[in-house]
Amino acid sequence: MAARFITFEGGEGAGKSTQIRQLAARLRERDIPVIETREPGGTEAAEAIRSLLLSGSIKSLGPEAEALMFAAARVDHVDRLIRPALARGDWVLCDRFFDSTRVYQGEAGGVGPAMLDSLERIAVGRCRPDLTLVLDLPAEVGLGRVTSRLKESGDQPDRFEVEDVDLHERRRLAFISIAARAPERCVVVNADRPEAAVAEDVWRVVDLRFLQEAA
Ligand code: Z5A
Repeated sequence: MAARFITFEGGEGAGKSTQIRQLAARLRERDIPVIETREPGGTEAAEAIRSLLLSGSIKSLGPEAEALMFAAARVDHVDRLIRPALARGDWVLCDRFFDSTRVYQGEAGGVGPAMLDSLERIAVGRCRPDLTLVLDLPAEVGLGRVTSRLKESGDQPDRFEVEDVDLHERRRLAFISIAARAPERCVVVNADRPEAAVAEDVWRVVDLRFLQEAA
C-alpha cells in the first residue's frame, strides 16, 4: 500500500493531537507503519526553533521573520523526517503544516502570498499532503479546552494562546477558506463534539480515501 501524508489543521484546542493519536492507533491495528509528528518541530533542530517561536522571544521581529523561522524548521522536518519516512513506506500524520503558516503568518499576520509561495517551494517542494483534515470548532470552545489543560498542568500559555478570541476566530475562518479552495486535499470535520464522534469521522474519511481504494 502506498505511503500517505496526512496533516491535521485547525485552531488551538481543536483536538489535533488527540485525533492523531487515535488515527495512528487504528492504522497500527491494521499493521500500517505510522509516524506521528508535529510542526513546528519533529526533528532536533526544528524542536529548537519551536522553543524560540513559542516562547515569544522573536515575536517582536514581526510576522515575516516568524514565517522564515517556521519555514526553516520545516526544511529540516521535511528533509530529515517526513520525506525519508514516506520513502520507506511509512504513513506520516503531522500536527499542523504549511496551511498553519498561510493562516497564522499569512491571512491573519499580513505576510504576502508571494513570500509564502517562495517559502513553501523551498521548504516543501513536492512533499505535499495527500489529505488535510481541518478540525473546526468555535475559537472560544478550543481556547476553553486549552485553559482547562493549562490549569491541570500548571503550564504557562504560549505566545499564540494569549492572543484575543477575535483573532482566533479570524484564523478559524481562514482555515475554512483554505479548505474551500482545495477541496481535493482538504476535508473539514466538526470538532465541537465528543472525541469518539470526531475520531469516527476522521476514520471514515481515511478509510474511504485510502484503505478501500487499496483493497
Ligand atoms: N504556528 C504558526 O504560527 N505557523 C506555522 O507554520 C505553524 C504553527 C506550523 C504551535 O503550538 C503554534 O504555532 C500554534 C500555531 C503556530 N499556535 N498555538 N498555540 P502548539 O503545537 O503548542 O499548539 P496547537 O497546535 O494549537 O496544539 P493544542 O493547543 O495542543 O491543540 P490540539 O492539538 O488541537 O488539541 P489537543 O491537544 O488534542 O486537545 C486539547 C485539549 O482538549 C486536551 O486537554 C484534550 O484532552 C481536549 N480535547 C481534545 N478533543 C476533545 C473533544 N472532542 N472534546 C473535549 N475535549 C477535547
